[in-house]
Amino acid sequence: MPGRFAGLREAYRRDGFVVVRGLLDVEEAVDLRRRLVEHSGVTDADFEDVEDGVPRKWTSPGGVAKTPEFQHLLFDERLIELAREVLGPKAVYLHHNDLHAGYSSPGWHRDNVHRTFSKGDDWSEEKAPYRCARIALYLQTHAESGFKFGLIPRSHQRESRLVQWERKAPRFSTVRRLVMGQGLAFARARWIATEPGDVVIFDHRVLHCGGRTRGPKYSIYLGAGVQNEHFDRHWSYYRDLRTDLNYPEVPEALQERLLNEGLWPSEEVPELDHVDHAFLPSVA
Ligand SMILES: O=C(O)CCC(=O)C(=O)O
Ligand SMILES: [Fe+2]
Repeated sequence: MPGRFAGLREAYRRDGFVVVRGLLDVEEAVDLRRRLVEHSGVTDADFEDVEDGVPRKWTSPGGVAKTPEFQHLLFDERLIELAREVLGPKAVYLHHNDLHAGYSSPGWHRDNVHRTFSKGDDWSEEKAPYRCARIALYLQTHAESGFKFGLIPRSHQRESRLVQWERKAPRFSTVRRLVMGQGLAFARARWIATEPGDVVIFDHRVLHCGGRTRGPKYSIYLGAGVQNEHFDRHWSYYRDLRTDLNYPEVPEALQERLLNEGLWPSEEVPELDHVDHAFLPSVA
């Protein structure tokens, strides 16, 4: 019997992402938002002073794993079913998750290890397919925030020379910003006006961008993947190389529960102290 997500795999593999409207109930999203407010100390009033559409308030790397109020999401059958539909039935927990209260990432970027198109092992799928994704839950309405999440379909597989040039050319970018807002001149973005309960699952290599906001913005990002060389590289990148983010260890009790539920990777993820061409912020 086809499941509720049947058919999404094809779109995910083609575009690098899919959007599932109303996967969570609005009441659940409201409850998650309440927990996020409580946990972060950021409230709706803090968004009154948003300047230039870019709030940069609070983020907690690894926050879903380390905060008991959010751990249940890692066992949510709907999210697991979605991840397994698009990534494959062996998808498990990937230790890359965040809580965001007002945090935004407004420039076009990727979240994988090798962020320059086609440079580095993330872009080589001859030995193993890239089957790792982020699962984004946005918890505010479009009406109150003005927020849209932008993604460039197929940018996990291709990037034209014009886009490569556009993303590197700062002078051109200033002109472009005035003329086109946040869009790219040489690639057509999809802008998703997210509503509470909507879920976006995307390949880490897809170019994406947080739209400008003028109100409250709260989100939760989870990670999932099929264990292979890309999965291991991604996991150890956040754990071992992104010291700027200070990733927590997965709490032992959570690890145990993930293991019992078939959601823990079957092989230990090897430690890495260097990855050629890996993106590292200069402050790291
Ligand atoms: O909500 C946003 O601004 C996008 C967040 C994002 O892309 C990230 O955290 O990597
Ligand atoms: Fe991102």
